[in-house]
Amino acid sequence: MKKRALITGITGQDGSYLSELLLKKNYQVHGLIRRVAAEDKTHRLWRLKHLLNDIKLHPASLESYASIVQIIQKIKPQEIYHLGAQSYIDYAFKDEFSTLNTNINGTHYLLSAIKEFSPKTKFYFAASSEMYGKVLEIPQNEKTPFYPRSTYGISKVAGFDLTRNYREAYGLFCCSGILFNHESPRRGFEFVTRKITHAVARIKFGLQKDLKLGNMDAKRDWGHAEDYVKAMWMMLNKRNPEDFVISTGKQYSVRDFAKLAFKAVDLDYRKYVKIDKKLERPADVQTLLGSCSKAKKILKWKPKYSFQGLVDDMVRADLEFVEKYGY
Ligand code: NDP
Ligand code: GDR
Repeated sequence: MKKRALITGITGQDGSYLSELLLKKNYQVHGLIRRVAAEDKTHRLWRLKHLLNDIKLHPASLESYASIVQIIQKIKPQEIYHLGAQSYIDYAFKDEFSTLNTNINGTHYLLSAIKEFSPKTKFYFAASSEMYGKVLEIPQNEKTPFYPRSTYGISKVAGFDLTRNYREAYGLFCCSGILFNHESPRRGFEFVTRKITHAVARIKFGLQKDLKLGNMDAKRDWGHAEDYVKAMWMMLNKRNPEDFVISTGKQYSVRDFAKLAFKAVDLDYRKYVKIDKKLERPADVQTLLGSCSKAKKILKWKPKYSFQGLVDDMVRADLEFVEKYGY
């Protein structure tokens, strides 16, 4: 009998890589999607188009406890990976209410439904390095206190605390992966890495003249999504539930990323990048650097991609993308 996994946020970057991984491991993969996604497969399911015959998608709503209960009762999953969230931080400053509502309630509804109707289901929560915000320690590990700088970060702290509380209070197998930034050719176009590599390809093909960026001095610990989804599976397939930091332990600035991405096509970023103050956030996270020694030791997890390898993969994919689609 195949194991059943339910993924919320299956249409996103991580959802697509995790689906591929679980299918390879012979899981039956189910995904919770928004109803509108089922109606617009071309635009909303582009990351899953090669998998649509192998996975089962269920229209439901993270905003409705009843719809979550129904889906859990129907699928009876052994594992739930809760990746669905309003994940774009710029937008969190424009719409704090829906960011908090979706991210906090969605997580709470899932945990409560598991407790009431499926207490043997294992639960993974997609926590984030954004919880460290204005960092209180360098590098950040599982014991570093949180200082979130956006409603997104606040919602992830709440989700992390809820997950721990349901574990401690009700003995559920639920845990959080505190994942640092991870990118890939499937990253959304609004995030800075994809914005850069897509612009590099468009500039190379003569479709764009320059690239506007905000805070280029922000530093992140950037990994590849393909490496990071493996850690999610490892966390749910160990004996006891525990929280883990997942990171590379190396830090680069937005400027470093831009420099390498332009260099990959023999261009000098200084000729093309323009600073636009309007793209700066009211409160940005200036520096993030993770220590994942716990994951290395206990999960035996380690990333395969280097920073250069990540940049090259994204630039290569965007050159192919722009050549194929012309935009
Ligand atoms: P994406 O933005 O690519 O995907 C987000 C997913 O959440 C999409 O499937 C989206 O569906 C879904 N979603 C958003 N709002 C709702 C809603 N109201 N109801 C139902 N579904 C919704 O994110 P990633 O794949 O990059 O990240 C996965 C998770 O990991 C997120 O929770 C993110 O916050 C977290 N995370 C990500 C990190 C990263 O660097 N990528 C680092 C740390 C944590 P739709 O396609 O319909 O919009
Ligand atoms: P982040 O990713 O906020 O870290 O959240 P993002 O790529 O949006 O920003 C990274 C840094 O780059 C700076 N920046 C810009 N950002 C964007 N999007 N666009 C720009 O033009 C630009 N110019 C500079 C930002 O100010 C920021 O400092 C991501 C998301 O995936 C979250 O869901 C996840 O939890 C965290 O990573 C870890």
